[in-house]
Amino acid sequence: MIRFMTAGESHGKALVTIIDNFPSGLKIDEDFINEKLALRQSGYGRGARQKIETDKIEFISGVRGGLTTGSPISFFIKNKDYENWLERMDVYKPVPEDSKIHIPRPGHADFAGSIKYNLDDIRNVLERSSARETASRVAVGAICEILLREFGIEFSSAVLSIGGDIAEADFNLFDEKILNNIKNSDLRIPFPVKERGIKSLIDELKKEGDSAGGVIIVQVKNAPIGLGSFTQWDEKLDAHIAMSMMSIQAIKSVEIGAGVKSGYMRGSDFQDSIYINSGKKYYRKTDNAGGIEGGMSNGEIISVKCAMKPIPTLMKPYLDTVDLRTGEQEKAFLERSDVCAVPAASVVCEAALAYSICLFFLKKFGGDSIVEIIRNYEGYNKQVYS
Ligand code: EPS
Repeated sequence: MIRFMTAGESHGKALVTIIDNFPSGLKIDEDFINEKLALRQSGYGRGARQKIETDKIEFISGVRGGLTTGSPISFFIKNKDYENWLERMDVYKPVPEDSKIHIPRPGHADFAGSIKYNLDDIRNVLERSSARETASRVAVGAICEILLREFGIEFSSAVLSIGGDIAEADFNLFDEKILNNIKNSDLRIPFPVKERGIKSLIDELKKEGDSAGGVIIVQVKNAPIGLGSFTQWDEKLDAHIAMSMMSIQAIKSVEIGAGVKSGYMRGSDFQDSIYINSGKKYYRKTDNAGGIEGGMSNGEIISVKCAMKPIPTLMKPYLDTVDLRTGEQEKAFLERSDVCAVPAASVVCEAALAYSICLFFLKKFGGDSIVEIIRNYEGYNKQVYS
């Protein structure tokens, strides 16, 4: 079954990724992958780092003549900033004592990570736990999207809210007007009227050395009926989606469909009644289940919402913490960071959803080549719709 692993430090040489068991015969659209990487780097509220990097995928293996070969796909994405970190990030040179960090920033992996791995320099934790790693995941998601596009499966993502304002979420992200609004917004929000207010909030937080989180929505349409299974806990599609999303840095909650709101609804209001049209296509008039029932896709739009907490690196010493070396009470140290990375995280969430859907798509229709997958997919559709 398809799987992937990533490696690399934020200010190390590069991010490295391996995707295993990916089928052969898929035409790789490198421009599409690089566009997604650029989109992840964009967004109002990002820090100085994104001016240094221009993320581009460089394949090492598993792609030949523009097509996947079935062998492990590996690629790297360079960290241009490495040049500025040679002293501190060299593989062999001893780390200068005065550059070592002993004060964990609350909210980061710093505290538990350095205690768990017995490290005398928190940088060993923060370099790897950095959200820089999400560039790898966006590339993996883009490769999955390229495969799923062959079957008419499409993804869309947007930012619903930044810094606390509550937005309604019951809409179709594939609506042309909404898609256009998202594309034209450097916050990736579907409601242009909110743009100015959110930007001033980000500017204000920047001045105050503070940060903001937000809420993201991701949807996928045309996923066939029956991805995932009710038969075993770890075969459930929604369970896997939740894992994919929660594994993204700073994501604190995942909701499918009506999510938390479903707990406040009556059964007669929540359930999505089933209809059929003349072409034997099933449809629903509501999508409170978010396209997943019993751990399986039901053919409707799969809709996922995620909350991202505010970035925990703050530019003013607001947060109390402890120096792990001396045991003295301290203020959290200041390190270059973003004020808000919610627009970027929406691109990452889309990629994470693409990976989950691709994994379950290949479990259902899997084969070693695209040709074999198309055969299986068409056979299933014939069984369902004729
Ligand atoms: C990050 C801190 C910032 C972000 C980084 C994540 O990097 P730096 O410490 O170099 O200023 O820009 O994200 C990325 C580099 C990226 O490509 O998304 C952190 O501490 O997690």
